[in-house]
Amino acid sequence: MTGLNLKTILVTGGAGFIGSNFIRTFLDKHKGVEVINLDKLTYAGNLESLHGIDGNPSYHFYRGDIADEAFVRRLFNEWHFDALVNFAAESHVDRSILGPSAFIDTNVRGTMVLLEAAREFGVGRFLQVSTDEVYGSLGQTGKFTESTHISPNSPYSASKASADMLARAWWKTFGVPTLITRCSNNYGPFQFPEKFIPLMIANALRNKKLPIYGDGMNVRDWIYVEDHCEAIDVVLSKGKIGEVYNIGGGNEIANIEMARLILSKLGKPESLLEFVKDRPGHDRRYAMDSSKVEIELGWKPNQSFRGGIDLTVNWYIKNENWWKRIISGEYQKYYKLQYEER
Ligand code: NAD
Ligand code: TDX
Repeated sequence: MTGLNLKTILVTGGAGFIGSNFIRTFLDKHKGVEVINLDKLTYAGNLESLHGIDGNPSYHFYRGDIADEAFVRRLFNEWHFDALVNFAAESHVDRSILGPSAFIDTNVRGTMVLLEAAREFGVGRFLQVSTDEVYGSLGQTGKFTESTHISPNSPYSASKASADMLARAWWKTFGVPTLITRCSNNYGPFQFPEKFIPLMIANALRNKKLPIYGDGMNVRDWIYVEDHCEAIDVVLSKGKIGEVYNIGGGNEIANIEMARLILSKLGKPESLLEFVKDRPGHDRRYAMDSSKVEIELGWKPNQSFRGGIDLTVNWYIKNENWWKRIISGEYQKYYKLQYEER
């Protein structure tokens, strides 16, 4: 790491999809740095995703809520953090439509509590992990740049946009050294099977229908999770305080094409595809212009799209226990509810 004397890092939401991938690669790369993982272990948090690193003396887990002010203050009192990466969030758009309040509690209030703790106790750098969804929806052409207007369309993206505004304000007003990354859709190992790619794989493997919202022509820009984690590491060490960095995979594909690709990788028939009622407020297209982080900080994605999809499909085939345990539990109730509503 350059420009940052990093001995201790607080990672929030480290038991989730991206957070667990980040912690694993970070511990490998930055030997000796103490990694403190603060996670509430909601339905989406799973310590099994961190299996194998529990014995690492540099890794410390705390179960807690980022919106719990007393808890967060105690943690900041116990440790001095040179850096903080805030992954903790309610992250699923469909759930935000069914019940927005947890999104406001965690994504908005929780971020404010962390920013306030950073203001009171000090932190070397505070990186807010945000999303392309804050920019809203694109037409058939163009890409989101860092100066695109913020126009969130779902309760989820509105809560993430609010958190971005708080991070900006705490830098401008109080001097908390914040940075914001906005990334496109991630895929890879340990993604909760409510999200599109793991849901399509898990359903296809069980010969269940693959629910495609609307006409299936909504486009996402997919990035392999390890490339996102590397970008966060680069922005944390070399990014300019107060700045926003867009991160994208440069892989635009319509949902229906992605589902067909997964079916073909698994040797399953296209008769499993099922068009269902569209998501309300469904953003049509996302595409990221990542030239700022590429030119200024020297990051670029390493994983090819086809290679990343192969790795992901194979991981879900080999790790059925991981996702089947999830599907047989709380998630099944939610999925049933959502699906029956259509
Ligand atoms: P995830 O849902 O898999 O994980 C979220 C984690 O946060 C879970 O471990 C959960 O237990 C924890 N958490 C939730 N509420 C908490 C609280 N109040 N206090 C402490 N921990 C709490 O999400 P993910 O896909 O890994 O996303 C991580 C971050 O990256 C989020 O901020 C999300 O908005 C952002 N992001 C995700 C994507 C994507 O494609 N998945 C893309 C861009 C940005
Ligand atoms: O069953 C489905 N059928 C379907 O057609 C699901 C779950 C999704 N979809 C569509 C909706 C989207 O167009 O697939 C696309 C991807 O859906 P999600 O996996 O729910 O992702 P998205 O809504 O694009 O949001 C994701 O990317 C940005 C993450 O969940 C967010 O946390 C991140 O900020």
